[in-house]
Amino acid sequence: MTDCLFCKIAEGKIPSQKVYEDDEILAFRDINPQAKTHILVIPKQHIGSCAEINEQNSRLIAKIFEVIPKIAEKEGLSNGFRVISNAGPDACQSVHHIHFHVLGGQQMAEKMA
Ligand code: DGP
Repeated sequence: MTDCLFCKIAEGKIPSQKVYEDDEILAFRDINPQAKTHILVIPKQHIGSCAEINEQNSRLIAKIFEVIPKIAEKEGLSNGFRVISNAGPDACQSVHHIHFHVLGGQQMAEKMA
């Protein structure tokens, strides 16, 4: 997608603090961290949000969930972490390229909404 911020980050056109990368997945630090550790995990392929997961692209989402525990271990999140993906206006999604927030490194609030 030409005008997608996270596509540009995935292509290296916009710099990011990478914590994991392979040919299909990128993880990088959130520019506006909401926890001591706040990482975004994205597929390099453009998918708008969780609302666009389908039979053609779900393998990438499964792969993201295989990568997340590796990132959590590398980041020392042995006491737990939270994974969130905002989809659409009610969830306040601001970047329309699917991403999974991995938050940890501290005790988090019980409430999620
Ligand atoms: P969401 O509200 O779920 O769409 O989250 C988007 C996140 O993306 C938000 O936590 C801030 C982060 N973000 C926005 N622009 C940039 C950027 O240019 N670089 C990085 N690293 N993170 C960004």
